[in-house]
Amino acid sequence: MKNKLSLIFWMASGFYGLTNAQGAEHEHGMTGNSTGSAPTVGIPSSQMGMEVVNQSLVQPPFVPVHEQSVGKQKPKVIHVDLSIEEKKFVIAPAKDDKPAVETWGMFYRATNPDYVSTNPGPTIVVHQNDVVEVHLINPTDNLFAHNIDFHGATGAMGGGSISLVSPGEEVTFRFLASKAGTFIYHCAPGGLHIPSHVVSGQSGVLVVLPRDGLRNQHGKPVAYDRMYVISEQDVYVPTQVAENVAQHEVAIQPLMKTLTPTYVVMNGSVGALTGEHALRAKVGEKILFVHAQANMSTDGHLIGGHADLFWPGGSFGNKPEIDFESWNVPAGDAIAMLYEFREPGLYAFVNHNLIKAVLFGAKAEVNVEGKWDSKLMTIVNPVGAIKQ
Ligand SMILES: [Cu+2]
Repeated sequence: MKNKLSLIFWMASGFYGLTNAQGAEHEHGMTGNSTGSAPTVGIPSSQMGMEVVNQSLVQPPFVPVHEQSVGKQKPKVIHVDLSIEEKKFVIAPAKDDKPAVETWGMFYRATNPDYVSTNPGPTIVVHQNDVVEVHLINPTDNLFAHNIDFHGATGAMGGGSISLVSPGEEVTFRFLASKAGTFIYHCAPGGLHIPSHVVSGQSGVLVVLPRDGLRNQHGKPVAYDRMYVISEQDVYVPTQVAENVAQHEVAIQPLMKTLTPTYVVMNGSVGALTGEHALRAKVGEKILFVHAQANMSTDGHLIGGHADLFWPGGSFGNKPEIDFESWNVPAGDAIAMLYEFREPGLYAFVNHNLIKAVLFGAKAEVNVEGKWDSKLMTIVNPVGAIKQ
């Protein structure tokens, strides 16, 4: 049954599989001269004369250890190992008298066994002109074929047309990170599987930093103390939990057609970044927030704060805008904004469609430690009964 399903989904993906087969016939690398019209099979990265680094991937909102500026260092090959997990998960935990809500998801995950997969997949951080090398594994016990389309890559459907892997297959490909910025990656296996895999969890973020680091509105270097990746996702949940991920995909088709999500969540589930899971910062720290949405546009807002610097589209090659109160994230995009916290307390990072924030779950929190600055805000008369 499983093999049959895989075959059906492979065939439904049509030309992706065909392009893959054509590419394997060629014998050129990205460092060589390509004469054909399709992606080619290149030399191993160890023979490219570049340093190859295995990036140790971590659970979002956190990002891999990295340098912000690499100055005149030579570009490297940054290798990442990704696997795909199809699993049941809790989209909304039990609350008051309501039981937890379970559904099926499809996720990119780091290959270390203790990594807990969720949406988004692990963030990859490189510098402009580095080469990103992706090893993608589709474990044998999965039901679907999957691939990966990097918005930071050029050509071949962002890598989607050369990376389609059925259960039991793996692929390695690499691309030049030619543009600086914050970019989505997501699954796009063909046809109706494209939206259903994305809204079921298969997206993540690639951060391509300028080689000499970020610059402010005056062109001066600006460093951040922490980077957090907040990925918002519209999620469609059938009233009955499906028996397997394939039945889940069928069940969500009519729900997706309403364009009305059951949940809109930040980092995979309701409450994933609130309460005890709130992000942390200190007064005086500059935080680089990356706000992503793979499938639906959104409007972000940090309640009680601002975007001191805002890079629309996450395009670090542009001068940042300053002092934004809210920012748009187009569908299939990730923006970057930097804020220096000036007051302690709890901040809400929300979709400022407040219906989505409060009723659908699109809310994160930042818990900021430090000393209150009365110059910025003070109480004149505390709350009390109206005096006659
Ligand atoms: Cu997929």
